[in-house]
Order: sequence, then structure tokens, then C-alpha cells
Amino acid sequence: MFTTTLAEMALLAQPLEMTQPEIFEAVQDDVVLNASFWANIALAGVSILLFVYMGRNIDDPRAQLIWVATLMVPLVSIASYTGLASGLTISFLEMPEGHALAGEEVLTMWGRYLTWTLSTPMILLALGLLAGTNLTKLFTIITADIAMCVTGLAAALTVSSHALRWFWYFISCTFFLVVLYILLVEWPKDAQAAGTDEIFNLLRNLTVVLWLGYPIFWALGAEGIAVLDVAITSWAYSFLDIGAKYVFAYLLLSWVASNESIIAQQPSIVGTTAGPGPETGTPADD
Ligand code: RET
Repeated sequence: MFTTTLAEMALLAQPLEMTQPEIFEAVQDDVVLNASFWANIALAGVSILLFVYMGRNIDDPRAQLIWVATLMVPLVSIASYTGLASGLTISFLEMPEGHALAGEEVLTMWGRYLTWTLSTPMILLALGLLAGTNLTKLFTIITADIAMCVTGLAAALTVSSHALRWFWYFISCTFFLVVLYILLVEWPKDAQAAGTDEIFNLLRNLTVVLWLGYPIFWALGAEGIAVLDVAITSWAYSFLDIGAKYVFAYLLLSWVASNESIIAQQPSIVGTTAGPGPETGTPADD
């Protein structure tokens, strides 16, 4: 009897399962959606070449680490958008009862959330190194950020319960608050001590404003309350990506390439203090 039930379930589930070539075809048929992927593939390709060129003379190991982390951003991006354009990291999911599109199959670009777990830590690593922060804050922000992306992925993939989709979203937002706290409260102090506050504050503002856009578009898009369609949401993410990744990386790398000595003077990252360590010979107060 149990086997019959499973067989029946499999039969019921069949019409919802689309093959990868079918998803690829659906993406190709939606010209606006497809363009949102290819525009980013092209931009990521140009950025990789440009960033390699911009970093060619950076010698200091710490400045090189910022450069490598920054370069990883378009590298992850090109992989991410190739996954979407090929249909590999897209699924059609039937939304649960209570959702605005309940019972309908909604195109879910889950590959985005997956690859953000790789690209966003690189952005934060580069920013943290620029601010001259310590290992504790770097570890905290990066783990909170990865948790934000993974729970965001869970929010997008949960189809058993509408309430649980939003519960995952809420958990993800809580991790996002940790990220925002370090960006807005902790790192500005570190950057001031490191003498990198001007460029840090510019990049921090760009990051905070654009990153806030992601949960907003998630909530408004087909995965959330569905007031925006899938192609518009995809373009919104693609535009946010252009600013949060390529513009951010370009500004950071051009500053690092011409201010390498400031980065080189910062204390070692392996430690738990942001200020100068005992090895710097800082005189005692007394
Ligand atoms: C989600 C939905 C759940 C709640 C929150 C989100 C935040 C996402 C962010 C993404 C940033 C992405 C970037 C990508 C660059 O490659 C997952 C949308 C808070 C902040 C900058």
C-alpha cells in the first residue's frame, strides 16, 4: 500500500518537473530575463580583464589579498550567471497555499543565493582588510553573511509552507543585521585608526545602500508578495550586482593600486585586536 502511495505521488509530481533543456528554453523565450543574465556575463568578463590589469604592480601581500578577494567577485559572478543562463541553477517551484501565486509554478533563480555565499564574503573580506579590522570581526561578519545567504536560499526553496518561507526570510534578515552592525558601527572606527576612512566610508555607503535592495526586491518579487514579475526582479538583482560588485571593485582596486603603502602599514590580521600590537613598539601610557 505504501508503494502504491509513493507511485501515486511520483505521478502527481511529474508535471511539475521540468528538464534542464526545457528550463533553458523557457529562459531563452523570455528575452528580458535572458538579457539580465548575459549583460552580467559580459560585464563580469570585462571586469576580470580590467582588474587583472589594475593589480599587476601591487607588491604588498596585504594589498595583494585585497586584490585577489576583489578579483574573485567577477569570477564567481561569471560562473553564477552562466549557471542561470544555462538553466542549471533555475527551478520551477509550485508555491504553497497562502502565497500570491499559490499552486502556480514560479521560476526560482536559486543559483543566485548559492553563489552569493561565495561572492559576498569576498566583498566583505576586501572591505575588512581595507578597514584594517581584526580576525574576530572578520570571522563574525563573514559567517553571518554566509548564514544570511544560505537561509535566504532556504526561504526561496521552501514550498511546504508559506509561513515557513517568511520565517526563513526573517532568520536571513537577522543575520543581515549583524553584517550591517559591523559595517556601520565597528569598521568605521577601525578604518579611522587605519587612515583609510575616506575610501572605506564611500565603499561602505555604496555597499549598505545596494545590499538593502536585495531583501526588498526578494520580498516584492515572485518569491515574496509577487507584485513584481520574475524578469523585472532579475533585472533589479542584475542592476544591484553591477553597483555592488563591479563599481565597488573598480573603486576599491583603483584606490589600493595607488595607496599601497597605507595598506602595507596596517598591523597583521592574525590577532584579535584592531589597534597596533605589542610588536609595533607603541609606548605605554605611563
Ligand atoms: C535575501 C533574502 C532573505 C533576506 C535577505 C536577503 C539578502 C541578500 C543580500 C544579498 C547581497 C548580494 C550581493 C551579491 C553580490 O554578488 C537572501 C535576498 C536579507 C544582502 C551583494
